[in-house]
Amino acid sequence: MTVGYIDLRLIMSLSVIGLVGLSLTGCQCCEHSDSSQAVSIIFDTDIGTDVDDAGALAILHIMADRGEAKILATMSANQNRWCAPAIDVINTYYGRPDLPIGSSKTGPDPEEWYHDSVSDFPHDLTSGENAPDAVTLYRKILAAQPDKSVIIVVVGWLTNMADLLDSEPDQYSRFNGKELVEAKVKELVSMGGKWPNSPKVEGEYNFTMDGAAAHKVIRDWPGKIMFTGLGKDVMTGSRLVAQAPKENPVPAFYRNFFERYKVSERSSWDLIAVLYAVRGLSDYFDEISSGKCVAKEDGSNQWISGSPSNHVYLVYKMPPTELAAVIEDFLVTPPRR
Ligand SMILES: [Ca+2]
Repeated sequence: MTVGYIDLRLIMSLSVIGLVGLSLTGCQCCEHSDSSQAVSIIFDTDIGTDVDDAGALAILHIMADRGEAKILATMSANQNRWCAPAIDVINTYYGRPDLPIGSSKTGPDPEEWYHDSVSDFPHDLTSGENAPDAVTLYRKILAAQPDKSVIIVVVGWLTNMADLLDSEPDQYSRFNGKELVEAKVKELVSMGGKWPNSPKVEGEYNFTMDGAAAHKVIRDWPGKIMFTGLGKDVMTGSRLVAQAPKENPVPAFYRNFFERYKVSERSSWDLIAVLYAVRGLSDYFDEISSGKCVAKEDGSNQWISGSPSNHVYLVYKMPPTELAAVIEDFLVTPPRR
């Protein structure tokens, strides 16, 4: 992707006035897809204790239906036995029953309400214990992809990413994990952290659940990481629950959550991460690139301002209420099948 002369002049002007860390919204270099090519995505989730994971996977399928994304695999960082089946339920509803599903064999395992509804919907993966090891599946899939072509979007803790970095050469690749990531991954999108800083007393959930993994991945990842901590005030799910057909499992999961907490909508952290992973900054976001993230093993994170690094984090351009409408439109879109 090239940057035109006028763009370069504009970038130089912005740097003079000290705004170079804030990207030019809509500039082509920040877009992940164009009309001719789908973005290759691996979706990695801790689906189990929140419902925005289900919503995030749903809108990824809709963007795949539209030709904007190609889903290579769906991975659970959560090794609870109900999590991979919950992923399979959603993949099956959206017409992709045979999408590869991997599961962590080392990560945390909390689960609350997916098990209440998984058995009500078609699927054939009945336990996460029967899913292949996520790291082995990552290596198999990444090795077969063109160089620098894959975007991994992690909407849970970073366990699978840490285990992938630690992986050894195998039947799929002569590269170790770090080399394989460097060769094949275009960008890691991590829904995690509080930005710009997260005090220890209120570290963000996805980092604190596996603080050692967050610390390692943020320190050692050999490529770009986009951190997305946005979504708390992007409330979605109410239209989905009201309008979706009973065959759709995603509103069933949302309904379980809503009834438990006596609410009618939910924050959209994971859906924001997927929206960015597929569409890039688009008209929705800007990014802060002047600095670097450091995360401690307690799950706290700090942004050190300075020269641009391989770390960036996302900030709003579009108001949260408008983003919520964009996302809810995806959620109520029927599958193309
Ligand atoms: Ca999540």
